[in-house]
Amino acid sequence: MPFLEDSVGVEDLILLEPLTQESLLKNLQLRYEKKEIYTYIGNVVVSVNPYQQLSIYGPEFIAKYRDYTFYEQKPHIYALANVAYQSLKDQDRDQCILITGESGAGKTEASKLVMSYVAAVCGKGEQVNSVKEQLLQSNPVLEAFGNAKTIRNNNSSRFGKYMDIEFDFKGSPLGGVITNYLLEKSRVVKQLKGERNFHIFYQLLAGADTQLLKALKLEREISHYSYLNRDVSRVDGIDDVSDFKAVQSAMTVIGFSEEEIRQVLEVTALVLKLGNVELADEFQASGIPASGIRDRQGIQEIGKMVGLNLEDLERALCSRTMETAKEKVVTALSVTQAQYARDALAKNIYNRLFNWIVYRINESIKVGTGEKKKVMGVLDIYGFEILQDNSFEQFVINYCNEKLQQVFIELTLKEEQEEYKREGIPWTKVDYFDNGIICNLIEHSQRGILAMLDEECLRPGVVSDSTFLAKLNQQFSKHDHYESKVTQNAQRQYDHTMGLSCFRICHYAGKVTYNVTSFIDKNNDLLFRDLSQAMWKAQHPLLRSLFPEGDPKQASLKRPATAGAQFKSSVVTLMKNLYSKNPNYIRCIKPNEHQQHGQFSLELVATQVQYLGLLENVRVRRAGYAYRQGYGPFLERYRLLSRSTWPRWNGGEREGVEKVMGELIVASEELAFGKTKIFIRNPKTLFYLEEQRRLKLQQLATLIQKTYRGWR
Ligand code: AD9
Ligand code: MG
Repeated sequence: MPFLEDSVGVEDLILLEPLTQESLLKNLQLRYEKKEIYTYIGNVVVSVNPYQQLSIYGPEFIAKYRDYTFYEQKPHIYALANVAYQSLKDQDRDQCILITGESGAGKTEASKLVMSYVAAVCGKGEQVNSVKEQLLQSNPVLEAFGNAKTIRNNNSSRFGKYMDIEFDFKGSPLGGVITNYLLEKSRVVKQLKGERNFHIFYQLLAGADTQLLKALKLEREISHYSYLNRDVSRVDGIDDVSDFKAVQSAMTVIGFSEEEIRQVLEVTALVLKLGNVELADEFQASGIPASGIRDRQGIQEIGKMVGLNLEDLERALCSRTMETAKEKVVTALSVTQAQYARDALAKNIYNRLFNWIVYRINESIKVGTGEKKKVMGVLDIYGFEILQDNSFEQFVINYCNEKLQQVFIELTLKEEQEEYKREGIPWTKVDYFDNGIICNLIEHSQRGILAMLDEECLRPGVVSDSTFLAKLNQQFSKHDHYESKVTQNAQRQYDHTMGLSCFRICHYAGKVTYNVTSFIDKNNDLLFRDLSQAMWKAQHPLLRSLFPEGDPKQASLKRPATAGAQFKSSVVTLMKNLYSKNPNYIRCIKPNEHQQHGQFSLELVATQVQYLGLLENVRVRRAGYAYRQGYGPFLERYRLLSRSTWPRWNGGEREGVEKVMGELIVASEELAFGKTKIFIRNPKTLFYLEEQRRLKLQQLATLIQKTYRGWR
């Protein structure tokens, strides 16, 4: 337990002296430079992305962490995974592992390390191994369809993921359940400069053999497809050809049939082809502008591949049916409207395909309901986002992070308090910033921003993003965490960075300005009924099954829940799930914006340290007792410091620890003796113990050397 090796800083930030934002940052930097990317805050792992392969993973390291207790090895995600798995197994407590951090900080890699550690140590046998394989292989499939190269991360997850891994009473894996959150579907039709569409499109074009490509009627060149940015095709560190093979084989391992894989690829190809459907101006006999499909060949290929009548498809793309109680009115769409309809269809197909893939994986890994299960949940969800332009997507993502912060605060404190209670130690409450007020601003069932957005979406009459903003301004003019041009002007603040169509929320992690343009549209998330009906008419079994509401018999007039309401309800379910489990935290930090190893930007890390609340976390931990350990391991480490317990001790563990501490003359208010653990208030006491131990070991070594020389 080398806590005090100056050269690499402290391994646990609780031991930092003095404790300031600056010393905390310096400590992380020092460790990062020495390739020590993991640091603890008690049982929380702080991980700084190394952007290079370090030789600290694999079977040899797994074995080390499996056999030792938490503090006996260097900080590592394996140690955290080990503690979580062992307490799930031995103490029958369901666990969750919460991985947070911004884009590119290393969350997905961390989640894979947790999964691979648990897979390596849990259970044996053919049946068990096949479950493990299925669980592990879900990663490459979900990454192919849900990850993309962005400016920030070459393999950025564009969806949130929560996975419950379920075990039997012996701790062998039975299966699991994956829940996915909000795929960034706008990427299907448009990407920022320097970014790519979802990996699967490139994998398919580069990796499919000629026969498959021909069957799907695809061209190999990326430039052929208007939904794929031309400026990036290849990405450093990504091999689309071999990844495509890996995805196909992973799908097979999970249990997708050959037929299912083919259908998935057909739907993927369909999305690409839709993007190439060119729409042109046509005029109706009346002279009113309308649109038509220009490229007949492309649309014919689509029709053939998914078994769809051309007229149905063209009608769906180029016109819109309005139904009232009495009559049906068909209006022609202008080119712009038809393009919008086409893109909405492509986004919808892809989004539903992704949901179906998650559903299909779950079908394979699900566990019978009758069995009693122990559960470990792993959450890898998008971190807090402040972009140049923030829209509805950032708004819901940041709402989710606001909720996670609430869990973090409540559970860290709760867990701390419960431990004192369990151990029978008196404890005074620590104050902290409660972000409940911001959560409320967003999610309050009547007066929250989401509720007001829904109200505006459902209200008859002329609604627009600006009527929505006007309502917000009225409702929240005095709210401490809400700002807009109107509220600023009222207070005579003149901020040129704030646009007229924007509002700003002071999140726990910082201020974010959201542009309301298209909030209504994105929240409504409606697909014209003509389009879903056309898709439902397709003979392609998978495509058809993705649009159940297209069945005229099913078509009820009931409106589906808005995107915001759906997201809120999935966040509520997630929170319930997390609160029922024992939390383990991995806080990921991105050291630089360039995806480069060896670069540590103090400024960038400082912002993250601040909004992850790390300093607060250390303080909370130190306000009580900074350090605690079971009597057994503690005695083992320090018994050489007392004549009563060294070299031999036959008494009880607690009595042994009392002897050692009694002899070292540690002030009594510094210590608390719990039922199973000793608690130490000040890190300095631990420094002192460690120093004494080091001196003693030196003495012993000299003694041994002398004796040895004497023998010679
Ligand atoms: V995002 O919000 O999904 O955009 P993540 O998930 O936080 O983001 P990710 O895990 O994908 O980031 O890590 C980004 C890249 O950093 C990886 O593709 C690796 O190249 C690199 N990385 C992250 N963690 C490690 C590690 N422990 N060792 C080596 C790493 N490289
Ligand atoms: Mg990720």
